[in-house]
Amino acid sequence: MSEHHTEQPGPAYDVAAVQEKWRPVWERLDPFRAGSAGEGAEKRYALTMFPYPSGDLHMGHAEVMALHDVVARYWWQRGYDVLNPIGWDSFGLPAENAAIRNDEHPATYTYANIETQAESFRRYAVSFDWSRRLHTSDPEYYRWTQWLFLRFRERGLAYRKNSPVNWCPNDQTVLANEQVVQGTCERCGAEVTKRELNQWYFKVTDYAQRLLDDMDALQGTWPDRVLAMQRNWIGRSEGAHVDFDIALADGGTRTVRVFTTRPDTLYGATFMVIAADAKLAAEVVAPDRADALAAYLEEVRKASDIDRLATDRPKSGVDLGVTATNPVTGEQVPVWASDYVLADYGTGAIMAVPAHDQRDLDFARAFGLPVRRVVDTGEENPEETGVATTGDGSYVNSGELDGLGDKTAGIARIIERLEADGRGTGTVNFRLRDWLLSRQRFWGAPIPIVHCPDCGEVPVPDDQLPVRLPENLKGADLKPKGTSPLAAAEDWVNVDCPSCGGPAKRDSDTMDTFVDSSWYFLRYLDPHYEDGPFDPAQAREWMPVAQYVGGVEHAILHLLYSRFFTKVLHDMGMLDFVEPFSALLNQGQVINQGKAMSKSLGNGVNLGEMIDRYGVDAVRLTMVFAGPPEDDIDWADMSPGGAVKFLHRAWRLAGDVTSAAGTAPEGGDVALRKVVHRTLHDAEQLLEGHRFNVVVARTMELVNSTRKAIDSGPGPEDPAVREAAEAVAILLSLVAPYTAEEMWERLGHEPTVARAGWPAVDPALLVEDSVTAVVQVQGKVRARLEVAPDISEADLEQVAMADPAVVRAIDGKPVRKVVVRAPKLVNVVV
Ligand code: ANZ
Ligand code: ZN
Repeated sequence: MSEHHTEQPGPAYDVAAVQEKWRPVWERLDPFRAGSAGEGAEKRYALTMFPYPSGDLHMGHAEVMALHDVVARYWWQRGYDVLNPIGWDSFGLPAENAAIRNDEHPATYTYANIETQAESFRRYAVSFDWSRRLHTSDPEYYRWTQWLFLRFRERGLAYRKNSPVNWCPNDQTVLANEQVVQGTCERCGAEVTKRELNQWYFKVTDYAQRLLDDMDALQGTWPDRVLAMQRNWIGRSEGAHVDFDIALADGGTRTVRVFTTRPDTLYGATFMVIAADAKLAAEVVAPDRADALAAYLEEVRKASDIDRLATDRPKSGVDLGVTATNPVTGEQVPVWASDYVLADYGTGAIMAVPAHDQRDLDFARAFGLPVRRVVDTGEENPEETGVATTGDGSYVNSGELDGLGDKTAGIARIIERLEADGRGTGTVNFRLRDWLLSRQRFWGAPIPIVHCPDCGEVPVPDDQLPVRLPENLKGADLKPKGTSPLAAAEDWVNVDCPSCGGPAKRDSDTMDTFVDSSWYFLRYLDPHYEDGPFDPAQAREWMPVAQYVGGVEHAILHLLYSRFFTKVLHDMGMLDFVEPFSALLNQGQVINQGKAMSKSLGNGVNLGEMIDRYGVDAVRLTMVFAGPPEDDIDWADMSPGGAVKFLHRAWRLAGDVTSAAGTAPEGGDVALRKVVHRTLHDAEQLLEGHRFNVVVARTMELVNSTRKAIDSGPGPEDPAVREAAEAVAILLSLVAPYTAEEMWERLGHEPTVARAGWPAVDPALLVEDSVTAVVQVQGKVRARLEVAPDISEADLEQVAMADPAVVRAIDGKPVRKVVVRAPKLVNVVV
């Protein structure tokens, strides 16, 4: 038998029974309905990134929900009116694939999974307001996604243009980027090619500068890393457009504009490079080089942009057989085509300055092109070293720039000259592209446009929205057959033109699911609102979101698109703010044995099994206690069994309290009361700072102090013991709702502890006052003790006589007299 039997066995805490017991009670009480905090309560919107219904919940969901719920439940306890909604991002490819596999409609798979997940969320006891539930694949929802598309189009923010898509020649289908695996089709392995299609875009680029500027207000409340990723994605570059004249083989001249961030290096531009896949390359190529260009292009089409921009990749290219005039030196410089220049960035053409740009230098060395240094940085000449110098220095070989010593002055001077000559201008370039929103897929919101041979693009009138997806297609109907499934659905695609009534066709593309998720937080405000996508009055009350919690995998696109939508809605006069999410928290990942969980590694952890074994509370507690929310959790290092034990200890406290419910804590044991109030006070600050794991640790300490007070202190009837046990229940209500509720009941209260309210902290009990007591033995100071100012004479004597230095000084001699003057002095005579 084990020797440490400090705890009595006591009655068992039946986790499963407790879970069964409280669910129906909470469902009846509905404690988390937004708007139920009473008149005048401040409103706070707590949002968690809504799930995709891919199957049942997994460990990742369990983590984010546990963390998010601490915030929401804390706000309720503090008296805020909280909106904490849940819904599903329920369009998307997996449902379509499942439908083809199982010969069913994608809705079957989608809504079955939603029900499974909803049941799990309820069991997991997340404090959602279920009355706000929405699914983006409901016609009631996508009606408004379509409505928004039409409003964006009216503002010139949704438009069509030709652009290349991934095409599998074997499956005869367009592929999403994520279906292309190393240049091949995910389904059949065939080499993916590009195909031109007319596609829909949102004009996010119109908002590039605002998307950048408005981030200033998010500094400090969004993770720095996310802000940096957004900035990088927007990619603002200041520089210049410079015009070069190309002498064409047929004797004509073609002016080609380049974008450069270093116009000050123009004197060192010794050749020009055009993106091999830009139309321009084919337009300027000399006839005798056209075949070489065509052959090269075949190769280029297989490489991804990431490959193309890699600096360590061997350079390849084709001499186009023409020259361009450097506008400041008047020199004729060769014009090449290469894949390291991207067709859709800047102007798709560059001036190459090999001395000061590494990729240009690699290219020059590969093809024997001239290198001329124009900035002397004090480093060795790049011509000899093969290392481009990119820093500041003094200009050389640079005409009017020679003698200038810094980049800013050089850039200003050259732009002045270019503008005077009419050969260029200062400009700002963004990396951000317009958002390609159309998908040649079935399971998405149909684009509400009709194409009429006579009227062209005709928007579907608002009163005919939603354009519903056909419900009679399933399985094989959804297989790609050279065109999208909707285009092949004759009954659906053929309609009368809303404008002239003649025969016309519906647009058969559907929208990217990122469109659905760019405004769902507004629909939550009233998911059944009929007069618009959202209720503007509700938006004034609740928005912006006070705390958004979700994965860092959405650090770029989802957040950027939601920010874009919000700004457009602001400009439409529908919102009076410009940023949707005031604060953002990214949780870490749940991993196992140092690695992300995956089927192939076989290291997946099944959430359902964990819950069956340890209970919901222990799983939630483990997630929250694991560490700071931003850190990854390695499940292999966790101890849900330890969490079970702790919860049992906490629960036992409630059963041991013998004072009646409502007993005033005043007059209770002061030492314990101080621990309680200190813990609550610190918890407030820790919760605001998202240090949830520390709050759990402090709750554990409080449980220990309370246990001690019951067993070997003032005893179970002391009012401070009740106060402490109640504080434990309230702290646990943020993390372990079932245990907390059970404790609350055992303490003689009505449910629900979740709305019991945060106890007021008594500042008088926070005073960390202690005084120094001096202990003398035979008139000599032997010890100084830090004690409470109100320590009793008996306690002070006990502490003093137990002090090792005092024991040594007494040295076993009989004690004649002890004089105690609490709290300052103890005098021992031997
Ligand atoms: C001449 C030069 C000299 C450049 C020099 C750089 C250093 P960011 O900052 O990313 O905007 N560039 C322009 N368009 C390009 C394209 N379509 N594909 C690939 N590269 C392109 O980069 C701008 C710089 O990247 C431009 O400035 C240009 O090279 C190159 F010492 O022009 B630079
Ligand atoms: Zn028409």
